[in-house]
Amino acid sequence: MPDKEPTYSASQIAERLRDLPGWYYEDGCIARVYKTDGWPTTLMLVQAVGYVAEAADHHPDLAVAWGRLVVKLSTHSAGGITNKDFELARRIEDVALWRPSGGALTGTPNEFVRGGSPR
Ligand code: H2B
Repeated sequence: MPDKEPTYSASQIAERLRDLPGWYYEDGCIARVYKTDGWPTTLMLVQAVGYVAEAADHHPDLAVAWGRLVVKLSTHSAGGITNKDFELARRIEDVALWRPSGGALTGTPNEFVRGGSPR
């Protein structure tokens, strides 16, 4: 077994979440709501999150609904929130909300994916 990752206290988590606007701490997880323009986009987002999670070998819980994806991260093996969660959250956020800017790409004209507020 690899060494158990150090876990963060609630106040340390709050501090770290300042770098991840839209993410919140609830029920032992750091979590984020994404809203989408519908089922096909939601499923694309699920795949994008799933891809980076597998590449990272760290896996979130996902709650999937028509126009909404909730991503919840904790480190099961450590029994809390670790750097793995913050680092994967950063990657997921960047992938989910990335849009081209300043170059040749126009970006999708669709509503696509946006950050949602908790609940
Ligand atoms: N994901 C999460 N969120 N927590 C874990 O403890 C965890 C994981 N463990 N993904 C990993 C996989 C472990 O089971 C494998 C063997 O690396």
